[in-house]
Order: sequence, then C-alpha cells, then structure tokens
Amino acid sequence: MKKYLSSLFIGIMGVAVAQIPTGYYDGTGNLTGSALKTKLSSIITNGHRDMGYGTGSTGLWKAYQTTDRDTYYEKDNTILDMYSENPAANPVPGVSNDPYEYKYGQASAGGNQCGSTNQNNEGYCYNREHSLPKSFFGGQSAVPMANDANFVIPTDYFVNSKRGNLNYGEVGTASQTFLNGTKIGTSKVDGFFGTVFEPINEFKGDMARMHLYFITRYENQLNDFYNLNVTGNPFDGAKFPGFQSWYINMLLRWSAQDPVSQKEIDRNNAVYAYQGNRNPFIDHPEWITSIWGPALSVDDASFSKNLQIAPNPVRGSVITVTGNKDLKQFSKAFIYNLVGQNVQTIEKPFQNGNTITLKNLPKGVYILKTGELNTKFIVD
Ligand SMILES: [Ca+2]
Ligand SMILES: [Ca+2]
Ligand SMILES: [Ca+2]
Repeated sequence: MKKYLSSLFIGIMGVAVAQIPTGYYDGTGNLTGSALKTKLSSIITNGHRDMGYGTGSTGLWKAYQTTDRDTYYEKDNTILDMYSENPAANPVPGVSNDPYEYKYGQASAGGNQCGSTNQNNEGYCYNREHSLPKSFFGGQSAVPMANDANFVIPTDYFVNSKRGNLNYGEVGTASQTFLNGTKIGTSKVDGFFGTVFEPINEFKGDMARMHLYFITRYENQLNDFYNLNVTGNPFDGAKFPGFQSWYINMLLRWSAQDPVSQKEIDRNNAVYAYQGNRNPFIDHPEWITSIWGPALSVDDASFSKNLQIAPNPVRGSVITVTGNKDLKQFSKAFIYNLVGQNVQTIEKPFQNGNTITLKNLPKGVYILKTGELNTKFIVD
C-alpha cells in the first residue's frame, strides 16, 4: 500500500508539472515588443537552475531521460534525435524508418550515449549539441548557457561534429546531405553568405523557438556575446531584436511554417521539471509575433498598403515613399522578396527625405516594410 501511494504521489507530481504553472506568466498583460521580451526574460530567468553539463548519467545526460524520447514517430522510446529522425509515417507499422536508433543511457547500461571513443560515420552514438553554437556565447565554460536543456539537444555525434559552429540556415547547393535529409551547403538566404546547416522541415520551427528562447533568456548578455566577435555569429549587439535581420526573419518564417507540436509541448514540460524554467514561445507562440512582428508570407492579403511608393512599378533605382505617418520615426526599412527573404535593409531610411535607393533587384514583386507600415511594389 505504501508503495502504491508513493507511485500515485509521483504520478500526481508528474501531472502537476505537465502544464504551465498557474501564474507563471503573470505580469505580461498587454505588453508587446521589447517590453514583453524583457518581461519574459525576467520570468524565465527566475527559477532557472543550472543543472550542470554532466558526466555519466548527470546533467544533460540525465535530462535526456525525459526530454527527448520518441513517443511520436516510432513511439519506441528511443532518443528523438532531430538530426536523424525520419518523420514520415512508417511504411511497415512497428518497423523504424529512421536510419539508426539510439537507446537512452550509457553503454554500460545498454545505451548509446557517447563515451570516449567515437567514429566518423553516422549512427555510432548520441551526444550533446548546442543548437546555438557555444562558440557564439563563450564556449563550454559559459554557464548556464552551455548547460541549458532548453536549447542543448541530443543528436548524432557525427552530424553534430560536421555541423561544428555553422549557423542554421537554408542551403542552396548542398555539399553534404545526412541520412534524414539534414544538409550542409551554401546559404541561399539573402543577407548571409557562406556555409550553413539546414535541419529538416519537421524540426525547423523547433529550432527557431529554441533560438528565440535564447535571445530572450539571455537578453542582458547579448551585447557581450556580440562583442566576442566570433565570425558568423547572428547576434545584432542589441537586446532587441537580438538577432540580425537575415536570421530573425528566417526564424520567424520557420516558426510559422512548422508550428508548435505535442513533442515540443511535452519537451517544454520535461525541461521545466528538470531545470525550472520554460520556453515561452512554445507555451504562447503568438508572442513571437507580438514581439518581433509577423513573418512575411507570399500571399498576405492583409497588406495594409499604408505606404505608397512612386513610381510603382519602379523605374531605375530611386523610389519616393510616403505613408500615413511621419516616416522619420522609423530607424530601419526592410525590403523582402515574396518568399519572405530580406533582400535589403536600409538604416535611418527617411532622415534626409522620402527617397530610398534600391539595390539592383531582379524583376519581381517585393515588400517594403518600415515600422508597422508596409506595401508591395513591382520591379520590372
Ligand atoms: Ca524515431
Ligand atoms: Ca521515424
Ligand atoms: Ca516541428
């Protein structure tokens, strides 16, 4: 009976933490933009326990016992490795369609956790991947970042090592494709050149929300991270928005294209039980838009058209912009193509009048956005 009661008690505790605690987000009220971000930063910093990186079965190794198990695809309770999971329905029920599976735990306990020896191919062991590369924020000694289960995830050792400190991005020409379709190659996102690492579509939103968590949880240190001057880091040196426009725009798109799933909700609850803080963008994905603005989409019929561009279609490179507000108040203007890629950012666009000089844009339809104002225009 005593045993029964204690397992019942554990069961109740499990239920009790498997949801947003009452009052957790008190004080967010009607906040938006940087004010909401800063309030969330304080909420998710309170209660965050640094559980350590871990050795053996402690720290993150222990976290993965509950945070990243496959009860969604194969439903076989193996490690859910986003760099090797094949999310397509299994053609043969009960038979995994993943290239390989990892059992939780150390080798001595029959698991596939990496030890001291590794191999240069996929499928050997799983280790701990800083989905935002640790070199960008000061390396393994920079805690609690380096130990934060909200964005440090279990992945295949080999894919992780090939990724190194590449940014996530979208690959134009792949130089390497891993077994589940994860890719490395040249960036096709305007605003960033060089090599990037592209997770599969199923997990792009998961990754995006992890990184939005990072720039919120650690907003007070973002300027320090930026000043480390690590080549390729996506920070913008400010608390807000926190990432450079090419990167934040891509994350907003990824988050919109791959909305929150049960897997992320469960993971968020498990991480909260483990280290005491939550990812607010899994609990309230609508806050992503409240803070950083809408992800631009191709067929957004709701364009407010509260900016006017002349001439439109554009002739030459100079356009005159008028709006229903004083445009001088806006510190930046952005031009996007119709797949939402930022193709030009103009600093202090309207300080000296209402004209903008466009880069040499290919023929097509574009979106000009400044502040909350936007419109479409044509280059032909
Ligand atoms: Ca699986
Ligand atoms: Ca699978
Ligand atoms: Ca997803």
